[in-house]
Amino acid sequence: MSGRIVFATGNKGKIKEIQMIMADTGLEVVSMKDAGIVVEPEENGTTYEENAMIKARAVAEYTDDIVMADDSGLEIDYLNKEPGIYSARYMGEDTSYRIKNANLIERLEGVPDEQRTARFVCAIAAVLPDGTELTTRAAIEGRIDYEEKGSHGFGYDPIFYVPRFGKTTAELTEEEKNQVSHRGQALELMKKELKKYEDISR
Ligand code: ITT
Repeated sequence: MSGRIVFATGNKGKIKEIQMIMADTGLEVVSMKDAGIVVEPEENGTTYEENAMIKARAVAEYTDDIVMADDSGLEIDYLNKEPGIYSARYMGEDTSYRIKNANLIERLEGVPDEQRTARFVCAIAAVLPDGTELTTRAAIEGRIDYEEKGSHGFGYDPIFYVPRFGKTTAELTEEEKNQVSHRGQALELMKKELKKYEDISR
């Protein structure tokens, strides 16, 4: 594959991971800001896929490159899958993750391990230069830890404990996280979709 992907995200943590995950495709990944595109579409969808597609379509208006977008979130079973698609907006978009993470731990006070189950979910949407639209989705299962641990990653990573590693995703290296994460898996599925599409359209 050649060419570039404009990624419709303003989240620096996401773009760093995405560039690493996509490095083996031969496609350069640039953020919409680096492509000189400024849009802030209202994420008023009801699913991760809808919100990802809203972002991808908004940026696709301004470029002939491949456009992709990520919509993701943390679902905590004990809190009826909150904050879910509202993960970025939980307690206010500008509230620090120190405060958001501390609040979630507090809401789970006294809740035992087996009821602390949670997952990170990620949908990736793509709009190809010919208008073709694709979406993929993946998740990683874990549980909410009792305190914040680790300094890698971003957002809710310090409280998302993955039993098979015995660590939070903020304690994993970038490579380790990308190999197993919701975003890593959803982007691997998108790479396959793109490959199929390339084979068909050749
Ligand atoms: P863009 O819409 O510009 O991409 P955003 O941060 O607003 O950026 P979302 O609406 O998709 O993105 O919200 C996703 C939120 O879910 C994100 O801000 C984090 O709080 C959380 N999240 C998603 N993936 C995560 C990860 O890998 N590690 C930690 N938190 C994550």
